[in-house]
Amino acid sequence: TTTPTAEDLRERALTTLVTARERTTLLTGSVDGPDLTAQVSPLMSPLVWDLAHIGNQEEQWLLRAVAGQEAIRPEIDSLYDAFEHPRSERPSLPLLSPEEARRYAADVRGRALDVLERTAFEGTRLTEAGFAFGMIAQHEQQHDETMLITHQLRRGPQVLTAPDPGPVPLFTGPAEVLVPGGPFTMGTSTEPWALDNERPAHRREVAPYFIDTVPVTNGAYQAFIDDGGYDDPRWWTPRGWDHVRRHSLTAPLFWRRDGGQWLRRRFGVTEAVPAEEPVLHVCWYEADAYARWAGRRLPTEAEWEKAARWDPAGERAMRYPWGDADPGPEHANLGQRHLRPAPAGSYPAGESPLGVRQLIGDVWEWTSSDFAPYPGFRAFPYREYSEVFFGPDYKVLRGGSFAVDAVACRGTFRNWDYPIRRQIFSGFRTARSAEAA
Ligand code: AVJ
Ligand code: FE
Repeated sequence: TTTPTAEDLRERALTTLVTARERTTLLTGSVDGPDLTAQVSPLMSPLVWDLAHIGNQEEQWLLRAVAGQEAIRPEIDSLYDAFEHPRSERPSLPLLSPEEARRYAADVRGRALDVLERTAFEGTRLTEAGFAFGMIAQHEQQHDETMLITHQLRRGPQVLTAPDPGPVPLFTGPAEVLVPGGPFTMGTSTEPWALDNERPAHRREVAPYFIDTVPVTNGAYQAFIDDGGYDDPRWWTPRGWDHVRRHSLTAPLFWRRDGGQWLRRRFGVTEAVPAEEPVLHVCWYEADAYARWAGRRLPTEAEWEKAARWDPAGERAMRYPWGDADPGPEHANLGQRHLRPAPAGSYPAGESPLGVRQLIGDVWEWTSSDFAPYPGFRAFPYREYSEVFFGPDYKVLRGGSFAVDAVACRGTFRNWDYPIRRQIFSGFRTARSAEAA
């Protein structure tokens, strides 16, 4: 493992900020006027809110906290405070217009790049290894994923396009692999831009288990539907059963039955559900029910991370399933390079030493675990990033999706959401305990 130098990190901060802004510009530039200010779903913000919020967070952390500058427009802070205003009420706020929001975000960015040039990557914890710059690049990319969800929910013709992932030979490896029991290092104390909830590195003991080598596919999930899975309370937790009944769920979000086949709407295009693609847009309750139907269960978060990071030969936890190298296009489907998951079994170069594929990219994977702090957790730099979400209300998702950029995705990265959410790019894989014979 080579530790990046301060100059490597400064270069990385610049490129990741630029990459994030290109993505933001594409997502907010591909629709106009009313489509930027309208709310497509009460679950989402108008795109113009995300845009100004991205600029406002950058102003707060890079201009004010790091560089000690005065606020540019202190009166707008409260409009873009995610805790003051839930998503449902954002369209009725006196938000900046699309033109003002673009100008504001660009103004902040110009000043932030000056700050980046002048700031030593040491000193306080905010500036150490350029953390604040990495945090802000990750923040913008997380909102770029959120904005892509808004695009997916939006009605109307296609405005976003990207090449599909290349065809892959059918995956012929085993359906599951055995991960040996024993301790491993979960979380990190050395990844420079790891967020507070990924820290610190600590020892975790797990019993031996089997985990799927690839994510659950649409084809496999359809077998659960065809077997009456949504009508059978045996597969569901009581809360999950209550939820599917109350909302009459019968298939993943965006699926529609047309005669004998399932269709789905994807960024303005309707297509037959591709059987070999990882299933997408399922909530935790659906993932959990499928697993029970299959005689299996969801992996715990620790099991997921051990599968993604453990190198049995080196007896150590790596940054990614394939090693310590940053993700390249050969490893994983990330960064909205494609606007869909790649077929199950893709990315052989990204497989783990035990042969598990697509842990990083493609679809976020639900785990059985509640979002909880690691032993020794300290909120940084603000309690509202993670700490206020800890508890039984949120389930952890791991591994990132095709919609998230590499800067906001790694073996230790943790995402979380309510178990009913399915507009997110969520799928799953299953596991089972290896019983002692
Ligand atoms: C980590 C994806 C749950 O979108 O609520 C964005 C990321 N935090 N702005 C979210 C986030 C503050 C967060 N998730
Ligand atoms: Fe945010």
